[in-house]
Amino acid sequence: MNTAELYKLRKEMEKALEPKRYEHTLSVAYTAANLAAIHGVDIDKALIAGMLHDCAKCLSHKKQMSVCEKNHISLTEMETEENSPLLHAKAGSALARQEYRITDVDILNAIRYHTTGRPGMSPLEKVIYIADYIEPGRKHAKRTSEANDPYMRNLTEARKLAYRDLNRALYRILQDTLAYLTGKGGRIDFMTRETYEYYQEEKQ
Ligand code: DGI
Ligand code: FE
Ligand code: FE
Repeated sequence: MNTAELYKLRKEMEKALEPKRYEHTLSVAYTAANLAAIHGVDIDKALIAGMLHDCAKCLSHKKQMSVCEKNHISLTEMETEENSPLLHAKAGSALARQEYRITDVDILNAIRYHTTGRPGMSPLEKVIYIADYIEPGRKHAKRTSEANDPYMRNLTEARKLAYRDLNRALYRILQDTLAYLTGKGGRIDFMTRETYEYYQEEKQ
């Protein structure tokens, strides 16, 4: 992808997203590019996937549902619920292909699995999943910034790990996300749990 095309995507995201979401998006794109450079992943793909990972986030639930339906994407029960935090990932991958001219399957999958992860993630998928979590604007697990919050400690740790070892960083984030969801009594998606169990086993 050339510079002009990346610039175009950036402008399109500025238009499609709310200001805070756009800031987060830029931060994820540049964090992902750095992680890619360090870990031998294609930097352009990381920039593009980071730029587009939340491209469906500011669309209504109805619109996200219709994008998935049109593209024959099967949805879990949790994803079809109003305010589902998971739907935007699948809708985003469909939109990236349909609206934003992306044909690269690895980029499309990095968008599709950026919220839940999946067993056997590609290096690019890991980079996007991790960048989404550690970008500098993130406080923690999308909620608090208290200094002695145990989750904040995990974020600091995850940030350090991310530049040394993608798999260890990934596992730390999965652990943290599961603890966060369990703590607040949130339902855990099948794919989130599968991913966690897969990487727990791989670690041993
Ligand atoms: O879109 P972002 O806010 O940048 O971040 P994201 O796409 O990683 O995650 C959105 C939310 O999804 C985040 O608060 C954690 C949540 N999440 C991830 N897996 C699950 C989940 N929420 C539920 N209820 N169940 C899951 O399995
Ligand atoms: Fe997201
Ligand atoms: Fe995000």
